[in-house]
Amino acid sequence: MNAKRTVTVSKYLSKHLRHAPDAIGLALEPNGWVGVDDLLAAAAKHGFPITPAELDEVVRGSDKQRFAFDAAGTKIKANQGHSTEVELHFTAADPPAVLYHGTVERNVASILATGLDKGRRHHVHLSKDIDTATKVGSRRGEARIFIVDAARMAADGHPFWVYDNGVWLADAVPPQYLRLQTDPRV
Ligand code: HQG
Repeated sequence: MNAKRTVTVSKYLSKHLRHAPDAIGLALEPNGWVGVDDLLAAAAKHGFPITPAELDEVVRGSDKQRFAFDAAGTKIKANQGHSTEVELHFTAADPPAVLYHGTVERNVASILATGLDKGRRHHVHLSKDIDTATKVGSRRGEARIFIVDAARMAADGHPFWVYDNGVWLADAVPPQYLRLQTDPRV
């Protein structure tokens, strides 16, 4: 499968496993799972046939582990990013001292003023290293990186959660815990 097709399939899966399962007649289980056969049949029926081999390659090849099969390989889910109501499997945990958030210049002034808010996602997403945050920000333009004083936030009673894939979550990040990265070596 070429890289372009991989991205197309991945985006299609993100759309229907995170946001709009009903658009292709799927209903997610409360924790986000759906039958692999049901997914493939629904996609084909709605004009986007995916082969089992392509599905396998996208799920196992995703650098960010966007999707997961269950142990039997008969169900699939998105690991994160849902806008539909699903119970996701993440764990409350003590964060590392510092976390990062990648964004783009047009959001910087607003974030400095009001902090990070979760928008239409369930939580604000934070990265454990600058490289990952840079990738997240670069989806929309030249990345700008915020450094989050996670240790102080946690000490002040703000909860954190972490997904299996290493993405950290918070309800919001108030501006006093944020610092814009100005020196690329920091
Ligand atoms: C910005 C991707 C103005 C925020 C990534 C971001 C991640 C504000 C955008 C995951 C703001 C929301 C999440 C404020 C936040 N004023 N802008 N007060 N507060 N923003 O896509 O964190 O590819 O919902 O900086 O890799 O970019 O989907 O969140 O630019 O892990 O698997 O509002 O999505 O993973 O954008 O990305 P998003 P995100 P996937």
